[in-house]
Amino acid sequence: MKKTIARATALFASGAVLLTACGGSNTSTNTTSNTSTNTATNTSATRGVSGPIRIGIAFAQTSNVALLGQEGVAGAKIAEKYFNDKGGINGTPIKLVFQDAGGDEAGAINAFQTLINKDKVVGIVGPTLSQQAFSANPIAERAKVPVIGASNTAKGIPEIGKYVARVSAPVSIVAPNSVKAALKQNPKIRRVAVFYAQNDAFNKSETEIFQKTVKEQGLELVTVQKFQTTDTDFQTQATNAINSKPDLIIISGLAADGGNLVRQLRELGYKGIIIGGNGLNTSNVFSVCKALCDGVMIAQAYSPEHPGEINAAFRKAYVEQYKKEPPQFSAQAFTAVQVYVDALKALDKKTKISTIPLNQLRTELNQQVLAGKYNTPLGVISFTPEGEVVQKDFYVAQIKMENNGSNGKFAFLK
Ligand code: 1QQ
Repeated sequence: MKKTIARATALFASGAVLLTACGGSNTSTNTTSNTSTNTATNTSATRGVSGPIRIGIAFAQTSNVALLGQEGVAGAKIAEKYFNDKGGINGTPIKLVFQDAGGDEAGAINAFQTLINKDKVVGIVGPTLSQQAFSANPIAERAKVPVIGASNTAKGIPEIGKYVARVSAPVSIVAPNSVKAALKQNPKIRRVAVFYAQNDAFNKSETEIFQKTVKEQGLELVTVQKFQTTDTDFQTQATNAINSKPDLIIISGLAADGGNLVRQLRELGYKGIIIGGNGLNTSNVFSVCKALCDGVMIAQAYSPEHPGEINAAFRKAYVEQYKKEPPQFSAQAFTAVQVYVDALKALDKKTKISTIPLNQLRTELNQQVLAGKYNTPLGVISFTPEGEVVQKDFYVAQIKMENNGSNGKFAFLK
């Protein structure tokens, strides 16, 4: 047994030398990387990080969750260009390494393992879903690699470990805003129906907050309907809900299922306000519920109109490329990359990071991330010692669809 490990170490060590010599490309060492987590980091650890500073991005680029994950990818890419154009880490560029985390736990675990052991990133941004984070983040925690969640909003994410932080404000802070906005728009609301996807950690967490808010606002919770994020047919639950005569419906689901549910509620004749949770917070729902998306209210942890130079630059870059306003998930992904960049710059000023062995750099970067204050497109943010984001401004937007049913936008409410 011992011998095998020793051989794997030697093999990997030569691989690492080769990698360093080639400027650390993303090729090779597949065979040993999965079996030698510790060796991998130890060997490269002795020589410091050479070449561009690699930051791992583990969002969903495939599966139904890609509707959400691709907005994260877009924001991260804008950040990479923006910060490299500004000189990277005091002259050294960053390089984002993208690994598709897919839509489930296995995909996220795979992406994390590859980023940690093969790509040798200094830190990770991701995964897309809280459901995935609860499985994948413990792997980074054990390997002592920092993780910044950019779209994980369920209760309990920062508590996963010392190396886990997030820039995505929790449902407890974001979700209640939409209920208050709905009441402002229609003070006569009394009866509320709530829907949630019961196979997803974030949706379970979000619905708890929605249900608590409904009660706190003195409203009556007339029914709670459950579904799965994989469902496409909501006739039974939608009919049940409509029969209980709600004047507000609140949905915690993901983009595809949530969009379908909105469409079917409208087709069955529901006319009251619909609130969507964070899983519907993407213009990718427009193609699902089309003109029937109109009016859906969604709380936001980002506004394209947030004042300040960095948001103006981010917004301009996004609008130029995508011809629409930047969505929250892109702004949060940009922010997560920025946190690493700012923290690395601060570290580098104290000790040249090219001289710090990778293991040590990951640990020091984690401490620096938590210690810093960042002026980002989300506003000025910082972290609690547990890694929870401290953020000031939140918003609510309402979907406005054009009559053709294919184009729409998120209109921010005053
Ligand atoms: C979570 C979420 C999702 C809606 C992110 C896409 O907030 O899983 O926590």
